[in-house]
Amino acid sequence: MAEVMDRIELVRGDITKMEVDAIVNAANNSLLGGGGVDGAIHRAAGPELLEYNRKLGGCATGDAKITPGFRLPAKYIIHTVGPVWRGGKRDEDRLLESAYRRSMEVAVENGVRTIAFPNISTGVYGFPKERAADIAIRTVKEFLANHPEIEKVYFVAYDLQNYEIYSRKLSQE
Ligand code: AR6
Repeated sequence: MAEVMDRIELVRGDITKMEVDAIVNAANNSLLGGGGVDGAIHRAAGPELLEYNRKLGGCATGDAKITPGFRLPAKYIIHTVGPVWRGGKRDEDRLLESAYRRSMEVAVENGVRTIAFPNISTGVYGFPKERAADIAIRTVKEFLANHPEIEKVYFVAYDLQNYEIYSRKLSQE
């Protein structure tokens, strides 16, 4: 697993600044924008993103859709929809895993080699951060082990709590 861990990096900051092939957006089912990281991405990408997304017909929870990055340094935005946390018995774990996995599948289909993830569902959607980090790290590691075409996955933590959780978990791998 050492080789896989060399392809995972933790970054603290704003995902819209990342110079990667694709950044992932923690969107909602409409794909028409919102608060949190979604709002930041729409502001930084410009109004062309909303215009483009109006034609996509939304996105199911646990699925992902790709768009151009427009005014972002990133070439693409992969919009995924994580689950709203409702106590843990509504398939939340599986849906969060699916959001990460589908994002990486869409990335590979589009030739993406470097990709940055926010901490999906851990803001407005209320998913417990420790639990979300375990799912994110496990799902990314499994995918990387089977997909050498992805060179680098960045976990971009915006809040200090997520940064500390990921620092600890990744150093234990
Ligand atoms: N860069 C990286 N991460 C960020 C940024 C940023 N610029 N801004 C916030 N975060 P959230 P969710 C982190 O609420 O929980 C939206 O309204 C933040 O610290 O953005 O999946 C959508 O439209 C947190 O760790 O997404 C949906 O309606 C993480 O991003 C809903 O929120 C996710 O927090 C989705 O909720």
